[in-house]
Amino acid sequence: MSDPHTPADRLRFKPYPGPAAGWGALRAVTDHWFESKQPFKNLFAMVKTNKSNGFDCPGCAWGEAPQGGMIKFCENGAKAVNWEATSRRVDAAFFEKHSVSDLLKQDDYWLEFQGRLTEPMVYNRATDHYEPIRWDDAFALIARHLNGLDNPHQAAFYTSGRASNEAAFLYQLFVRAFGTNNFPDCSNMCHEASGVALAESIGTGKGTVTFEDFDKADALFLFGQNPGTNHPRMLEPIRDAVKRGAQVAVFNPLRERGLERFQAPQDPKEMLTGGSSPLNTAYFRPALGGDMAAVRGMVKWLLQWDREATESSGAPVFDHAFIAEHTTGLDDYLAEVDATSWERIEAQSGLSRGVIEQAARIHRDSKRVIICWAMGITQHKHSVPTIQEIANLQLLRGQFGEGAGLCPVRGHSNVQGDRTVGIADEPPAALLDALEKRFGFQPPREPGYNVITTLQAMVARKLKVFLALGGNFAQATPDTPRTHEALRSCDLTVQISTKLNRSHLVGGTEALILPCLGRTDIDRQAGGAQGVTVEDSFSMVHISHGQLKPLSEQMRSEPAILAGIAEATLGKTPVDWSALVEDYDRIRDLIQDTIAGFENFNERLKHPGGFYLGNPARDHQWHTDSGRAFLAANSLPDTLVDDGILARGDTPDLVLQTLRSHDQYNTTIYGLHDRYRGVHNGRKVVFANAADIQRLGFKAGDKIDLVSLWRDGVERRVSDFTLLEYDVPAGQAAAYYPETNPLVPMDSYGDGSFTPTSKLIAIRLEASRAPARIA
Ligand SMILES: Nc1nc2c(c(=O)[nH]1)N[C@H]1C(S)=C(S)[C@@H](COP(=O)(O)OP(=O)(O)OC[C@H]3O[C@@H](n4cnc5c(=O)[nH]c(N)nc54)[C@H](O)[C@@H]3O)O[C@H]1N2
Ligand SMILES: Nc1nc2c(c(=O)[nH]1)N[C@H]1C(S)=C(S)[C@@H](COP(=O)(O)OP(=O)(O)OC[C@H]3O[C@@H](n4cnc5c(=O)[nH]c(N)nc54)[C@H](O)[C@@H]3O)O[C@H]1N2
Ligand SMILES: [Mo]
Repeated sequence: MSDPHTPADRLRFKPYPGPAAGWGALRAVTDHWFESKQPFKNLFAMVKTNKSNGFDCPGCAWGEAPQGGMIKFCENGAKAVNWEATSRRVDAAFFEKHSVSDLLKQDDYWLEFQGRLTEPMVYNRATDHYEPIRWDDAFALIARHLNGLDNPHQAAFYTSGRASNEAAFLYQLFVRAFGTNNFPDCSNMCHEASGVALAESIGTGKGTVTFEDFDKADALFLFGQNPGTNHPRMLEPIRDAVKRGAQVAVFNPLRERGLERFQAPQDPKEMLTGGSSPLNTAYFRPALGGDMAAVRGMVKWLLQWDREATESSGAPVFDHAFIAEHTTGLDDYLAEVDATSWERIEAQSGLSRGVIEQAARIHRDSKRVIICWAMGITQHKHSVPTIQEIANLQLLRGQFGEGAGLCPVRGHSNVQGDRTVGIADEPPAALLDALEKRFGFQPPREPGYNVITTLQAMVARKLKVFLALGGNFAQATPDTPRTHEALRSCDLTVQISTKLNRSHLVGGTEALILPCLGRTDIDRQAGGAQGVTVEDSFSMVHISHGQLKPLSEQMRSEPAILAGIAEATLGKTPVDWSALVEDYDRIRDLIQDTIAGFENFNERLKHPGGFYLGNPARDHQWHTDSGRAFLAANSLPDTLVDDGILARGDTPDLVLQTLRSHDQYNTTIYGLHDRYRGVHNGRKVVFANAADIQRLGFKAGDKIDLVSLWRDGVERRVSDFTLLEYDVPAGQAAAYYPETNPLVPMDSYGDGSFTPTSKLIAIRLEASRAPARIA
């Protein structure tokens, strides 16, 4: 990893010959260790990652093998830990040296690289510098703004998915006692569609499988995810599945190395002999947004075979007993399947009927099937119907229970837990009832703002205060220039953060930075060192204890900061906030009193590995209105490119997906390499295929601008990107997020999910207007 102070080397693009993980990963881990400037301290901490007496990895939300090996972290977990546990500091002296205007000229990589935020700061508009502020004065400033609003809905409260259950619970209690459900969160940009779709289809928004189920499945289907980079600990169960003869069918337009071959760093033989193991048995490459059509095609084949079996008295393909006992909507759904033509399916999925038949056979011939998915499925306009189609496939074949089910692979390490403990702009009535009963105040019942409606409210100048518990709202959200302008229009913005990022630089008239402890830091309160809890993708709740001494005494824990804000704003109602923070067991007692599944919370945490919250659908309990699972009969979308664009007469050159490189964690850029895709020393690149590049009159290596097409006719452009020839299906392109977020219009979002359509943006390519950069 290079120091961002030195001018970057020239962009290099060379295919990576190796398997995923292996020596490349070990080398990268070592680099990041030394980069942190405290390698030995962090090594000690790393050994404790994901152990029952250590801390939960702040990387992704993948779960733990209950038996577990000695080393329980991966390359990207190591990067996440070393990035947080650095000895570099962004303190008063740093802000005295750099004005906000100067900092705005730096890129996202440089900003976070500067180190940990170590003291509370307030923006001084007159000098354009952040200056130190006492904690109590910061809390008083926030309280003054909040209590001065015409109504509580003029404030919005963002959450990023690293916040612990304890912090998130206090936060939602405070915000609801204050009077609003304005809870935009990172989930709105991530797996929201999974929650919305599954709640209607199977009565729970969460995945139905456990870690152990992966060992029992006969087939895994992996849709729209890149585990080699984003969930590296998932590679082992995938490799093991292939090894024991299970089928692993991948749906991804790109040939991702982390879905092809794996060299296990924990396997000395593989490491020393240069061996590696395959990660799939079949690879399907659909059109962007074509998965719903592909799954519809699979169902069409299975339906045909099931009918043939009935006629010939052969073995049925569908689980008719399961369907009869547990589902509704069968006739309407099958009518919809029959009405969908193969021409339509082939055109939209980008896969031929014969290729889809192979995928359908894998499903048919496997007794137990798990289907996993991530952002390639959830960030489309029609993500909710796509996920319901996946659920339908599993319902028709009775795939709920041991070794079978649905697995939305979550992103942030506690994004699922945050929702469980109440971070929701449309909270369930049961939660509000429980809060009312336990705390004796009337929580607001009207839905609040999500990410998109927060942005729209800011643009309409209806929002005055914006507070963020973590994350980087300015860069993670779509339509960057408009979003920045919207944030600047607020009276007050508050960022509770570990690291400096652009959200601190595009603040409101008044702006605060409140530095907090991270997962790796020891959190000492009056009652001693505290642990916090998180929930993984498999609904396992466990405790996490920080291991490293915080860089500064001025940093506070997230619960302590939230308690300070709450007490300054509301006084000691409805709870004694500061008393709760003395001992987090007290916060967990309140979670136990109000959130289902947390009985004996503190007691059950003592069990190594934590406890399972359970999943009703796994047990064939359907918490839907009808009490049964629902086979939703959605039609395929008319067009994948928004018809408003086509109505304007615009025709796109390509459709673009925005994705993660290997060296980033969302808006946090760890380095300028995307090892498995062979890109080094740069991020402003676009992947497109040779025929498309030629058709559009360019050549590989050209400098280009990307312009997105949208019905409002506003120009959205990013400049000075390098065109790379890559194995991408025809008509598609891919480029990194967040650099391409200016291209995503804030009004382009998923139906029912409000998730920005980050995986399908209609674009045109233009020769770059930007002057060539002089090396
Ligand atoms: N190291 C690291 N780990 C992370 C993160 C990180 O940034 N870095 N982010 C975390 C978070 S918050 C999340 S949500 C997850 C994200 O994890 P992923 O969902 O794996 O992240 P993306 O990079 O967005 O990858 C999307 C994948 O879907 C494919 N894809 C895109 N469009 C389509 C489509 O229409 N159909 C199909 N079938 N495939 C498609 C892309 O080719 C790509 O392989 O990772 C989490 N873990
Ligand atoms: N175009 C496009 N846009 C996307 C996506 C995409 O695929 N394409 N993906 C979307 C997805 S899936 C997601 S989840 C969002 C991510 O959106 P966010 O969660 O808002 O963004 P992050 O980049 O994860 O936030 C990084 C910042 O979090 C702060 N931080 C880190 N750890 C902690 C902590 O322990 N506590 C606190 N308080 N702060 C901490 C640091 O200051 C750091 O700068 O982006 C979304 N945006
Ligand atoms: Mo995410």
